Amino acid sequence: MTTNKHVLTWFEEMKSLVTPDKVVWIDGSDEQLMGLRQQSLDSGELELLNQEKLPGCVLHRTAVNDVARVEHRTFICTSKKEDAGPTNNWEDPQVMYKKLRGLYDGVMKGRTMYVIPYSMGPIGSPYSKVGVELTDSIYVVLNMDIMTRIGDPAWKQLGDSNDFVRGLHSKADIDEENRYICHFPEDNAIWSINSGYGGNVLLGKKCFALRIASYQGKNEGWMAEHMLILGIEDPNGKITYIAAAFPSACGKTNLAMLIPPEVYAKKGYKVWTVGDDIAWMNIGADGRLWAINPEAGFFGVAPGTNVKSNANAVETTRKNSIFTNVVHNLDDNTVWWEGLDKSPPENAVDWKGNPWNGKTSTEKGAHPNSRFTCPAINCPCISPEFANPQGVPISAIVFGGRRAKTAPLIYQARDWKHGVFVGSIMASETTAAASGDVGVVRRDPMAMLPFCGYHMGDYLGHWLEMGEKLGDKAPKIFHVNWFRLDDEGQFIWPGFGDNMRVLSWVVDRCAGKAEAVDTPIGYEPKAEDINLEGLSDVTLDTVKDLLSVDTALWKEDVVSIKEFYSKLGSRLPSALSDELTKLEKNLGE
Ligand code: GTP
Ligand code: SPV
Ligand code: MN
Repeated sequence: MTTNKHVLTWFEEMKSLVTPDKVVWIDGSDEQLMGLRQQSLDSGELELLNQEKLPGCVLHRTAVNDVARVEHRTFICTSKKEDAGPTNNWEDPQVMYKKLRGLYDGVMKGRTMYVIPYSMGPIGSPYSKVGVELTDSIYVVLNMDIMTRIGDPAWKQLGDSNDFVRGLHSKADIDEENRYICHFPEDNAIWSINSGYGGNVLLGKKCFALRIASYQGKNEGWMAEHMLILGIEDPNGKITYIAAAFPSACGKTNLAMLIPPEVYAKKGYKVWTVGDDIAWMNIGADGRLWAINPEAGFFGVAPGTNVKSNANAVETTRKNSIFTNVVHNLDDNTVWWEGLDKSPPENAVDWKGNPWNGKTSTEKGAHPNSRFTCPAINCPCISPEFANPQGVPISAIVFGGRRAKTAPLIYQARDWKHGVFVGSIMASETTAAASGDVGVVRRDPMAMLPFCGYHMGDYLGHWLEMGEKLGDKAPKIFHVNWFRLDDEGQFIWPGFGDNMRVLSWVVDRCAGKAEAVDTPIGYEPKAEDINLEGLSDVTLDTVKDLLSVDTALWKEDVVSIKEFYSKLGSRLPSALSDELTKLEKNLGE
């Protein structure tokens, strides 16, 4: 418990709104959490998996209408509409509070309310921030335990301060029609109702660590970004840290846990994971950009994860993890998902809870957005700096999306300003991580379209300002695309561990060791500089093709960039429209 009077006042107000039968203050002790887990096992909310093969692991299925983030029901409620900007849903805070109060009124009657204090970022870090989530879901408590630092240490971190994010969550009836994920940046508050799924309800994650934190970062001079953080150690022991922003389900977790191919491993290269989804970046005393991972666990996409594509991720999920919406293999009480291996279980239950035979069924057994929640410390390649309160110094920022065409395997921005432009024109095909269409290309600046808590034009302006402060200490900026398709619709680039071959050029560029060629869109490696040793299907010509810049396609892109930019209106920084003019000129008539 806490004696913080700001917390207690708010807690009383919320309690009288939702009127729970009982309140449990989460202290974070094993005893308390094990008790709650048992309660969930007893009620059927969770199922205990094979404790020999998967010690400490449980399975959960959400409602079938509640399997992903809901962007159309996510709101940024600022007193002025223009502060939320044209890329967010907006409602007047007073109007939204009133509407939501109606939905929350007495919603926890007959239920227990859990009070979860949590720290985003290592306890004791000057960059960490505290949140408190009130919820009626034990599933949320157990996930928050893995994803953040919960319990008494978080109260200690907060002290008497009023600087905490007030999170209110209720599953209510999981009613899609009344599902709301609402952010009140001016009040440091998040209200979420009628969902029990991931990013909608683990309020420390996208809601706080990105939407609210991006707003705070703008006001306080730091950055909250949708980025993985990894360190590449060279044979001399020198580690280069890279932060990379890809949209949801576009490869952050996989890149963060990359296993270098043999040719690099035998030379002594190693990859260290600092974070897989979110980076909070501050300018350090040395003037460089330092990043912490505000999270303590990974909430990763299950389908496609296997020993070949990412053995580190598989290993990370083998203990003390929560599996959501995957296949339950009844033969040995374990889990399965599409792409785990080539032998789907025959005696199984699918993500909807129906009997499922992986050999005969024509339907997917796991939901495409099924996930594992696992402690970061399980990860075989977790960085020794993972919980360093100062974070790690970032040398390169990499943007990337899922593009069948247009974007080359890699290119480098000419300078920070151009890099902000490159990030601002990111585009990617939509995935199952959010409800709605899949495979539609949309512009997604810095992979923050669904996560920016204020006006996107101001956000881009903030990036430019940060660059001015960083000066010549600013990280170098790159753009990658692992997802180019051939005429048969197959990925051309092998991806996963082989992405090391591309990151290696990034590291060398940061060290001033690699050459580049100028193209209309920026600098590119010479095809010969991408090491292909040990790859059988990829030739020098394949790389040349992957690096090719099709000016006709880029001109089409310019049309769509202009359309997007015009949406941002007068808040689009002029430096970026200048960059667009330059790009157009480079592409020629
Ligand atoms: P969120 O957790 O939603 O933010 O996703 P993420 O960005 O962490 O994506 P993740 O690494 O979980 O990968 C999502 C999907 O992309 C999985 O199905 C992966 O198998 C696939 N994927 C990841 N990296 C690559 C790659 O280099 N090449 C190809 N072809 N697919 C990849
Ligand atoms: C994402 O969609 O980017 C995720 C999953 O990481 S969720 O936490 O549901 O937002
Ligand atoms: Mn991820």
